[in-house]
Amino acid sequence: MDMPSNLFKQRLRDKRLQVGLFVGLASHYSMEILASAGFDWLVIDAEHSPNSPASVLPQLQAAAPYPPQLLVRPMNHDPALIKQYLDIGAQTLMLPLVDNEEQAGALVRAMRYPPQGIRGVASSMARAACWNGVEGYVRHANDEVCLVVQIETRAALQNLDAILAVDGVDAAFIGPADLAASLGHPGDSGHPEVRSAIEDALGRIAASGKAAGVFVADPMLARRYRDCGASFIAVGGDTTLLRNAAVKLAAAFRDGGAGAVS
Ligand code: 3PY
Ligand code: MG
Repeated sequence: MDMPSNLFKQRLRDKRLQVGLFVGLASHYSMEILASAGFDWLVIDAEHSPNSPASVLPQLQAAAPYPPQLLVRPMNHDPALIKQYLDIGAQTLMLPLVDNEEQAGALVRAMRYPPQGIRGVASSMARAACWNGVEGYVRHANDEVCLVVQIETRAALQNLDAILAVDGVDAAFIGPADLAASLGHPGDSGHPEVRSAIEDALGRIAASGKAAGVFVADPMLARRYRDCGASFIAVGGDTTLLRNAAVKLAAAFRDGGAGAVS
């Protein structure tokens, strides 16, 4: 079996627009619905959502026959956790709260086999290696991993150029919710100071040659961020999609709603 190539990483290099979705429902069944919906990429959230390698694995398996590229967002920077997500088959990891170049460098090493890194080797145990069925997995895996660092604090903005200069950081993704809180505007990612910080950061990331990404659910703002240099955009999350649709449906059929039944 051939080494699976990382299409998401290739498309990041081309700066081709890729539209994605955050997936937090922690269900392999709803993952399959989302995987068939037409997104370019899906990120399985294990930072805030009740996910672990054991629940991420069936989601990767459910989405595997479908076109979207799969990313995983681990809960922290622990190299042991990173190793498990890589071994179960995630090639691209989005790491939250990367504040400086030391953290970025440590993540690059956590994702790579020696001598470039510290990832432990057990390809006979790894779904990523098809349990030793992928010819040369250990020699080629380092080329196919992709690291997306999240820029979402004031410190990260201050250290952005140094983070981007780290070899092995493929892309930087702005997290507006955390960034707004860090800049003193919790819950207000549309605040002018936050928006201008995001626009400035997207421009600096794109100018560095690395790929720039951001979460933005508003289509007008998405176009603006695209103009600033964003090439991969998360336009929503499954939990919000489900809740909004459920609230709307319930309201439509209750007292006074357009579809009220009495
Ligand atoms: C954030 O907004 O903080 C995120 O991590 C995702 O957009
Ligand atoms: Mg965040």
